[in-house]
Amino acid sequence: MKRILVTGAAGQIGTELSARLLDRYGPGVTLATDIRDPVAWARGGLAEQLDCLDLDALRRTVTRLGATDIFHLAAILSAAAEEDPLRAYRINMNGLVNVLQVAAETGCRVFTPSSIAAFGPETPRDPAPQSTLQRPTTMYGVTKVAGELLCDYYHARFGVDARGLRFPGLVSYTAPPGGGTTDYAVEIFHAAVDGGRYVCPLKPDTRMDMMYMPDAIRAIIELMEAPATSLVHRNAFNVTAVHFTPAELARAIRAHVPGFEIDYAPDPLRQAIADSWPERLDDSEAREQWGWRHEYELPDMVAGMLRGLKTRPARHAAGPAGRWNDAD
Ligand code: VAH
Repeated sequence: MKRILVTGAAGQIGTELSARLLDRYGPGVTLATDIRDPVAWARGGLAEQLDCLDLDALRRTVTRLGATDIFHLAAILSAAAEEDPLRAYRINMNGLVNVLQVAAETGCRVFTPSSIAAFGPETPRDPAPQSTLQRPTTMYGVTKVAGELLCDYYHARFGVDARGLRFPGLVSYTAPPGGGTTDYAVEIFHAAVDGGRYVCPLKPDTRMDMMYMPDAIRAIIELMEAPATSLVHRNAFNVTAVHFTPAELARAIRAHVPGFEIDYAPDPLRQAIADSWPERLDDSEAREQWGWRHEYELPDMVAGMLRGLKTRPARHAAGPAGRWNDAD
């Protein structure tokens, strides 16, 4: 019987993935965890506080749950990582190695996201191939490349079925942005709905790959449900959907919010990070090896984001955060 542990469940991916896993596999299968108290973030389903840097606590939770799969999302994103590189290294690397070590001991499969940030200025920019030079110039990017190599090691040395995706910027409305360079593509929608004016921290022509969160959640689930035998790259598939600049995004929003205004005040840190990343990913290997196809184009994403922000449901049904216990 499938038993899923999610770490980082209060984050941008974690909130939507936990809800989707609950819908797809039913109650009692997924335990959502985060360093923060679930009172602050849980929206139905089983939820607990867990610090994935605590190897013994992680081991106890995986054993108590009888976990078969660990979706490890706890991480510090690119811009926040540059504010405190040592903390980002410790969380991103020690958290992942703990998850992989427990997976090696228990036979769990592992999903953990990599990122376009795993590439650097020397990587071919348009498109970045699946297999290419990876010399990122950010601490976040260093931890993403090292994370890919750790997953390779635990697969080769201990047989851990570790899988992952190199995501572009992810756009969603259910959780606040998490300190990433691509946060502008989320913040701009809040500004459009709240007041109709946004000051963008990136230059108007900064072109980046992006993906609407429903595509990203489906990609994670489809990858984890794909037969292992079909996966060559397994834990670092390039996946992408759309790519645009802030100016193009503002224009698409203005089609729904007439008079929406955008100014540009480039933040040197975020601009330097964005400029170090490829403009576009080649995701043909994901399309061939496990049938990846994106579904949301820019107009669909813009309409979905504006609709979602305007009609955001109150927090999910009262469903108090349940704890996993031996009775389950
Ligand atoms: C970040 N949203 O901006 C993340 C992502 C490709 C960017 O990894 O750090």
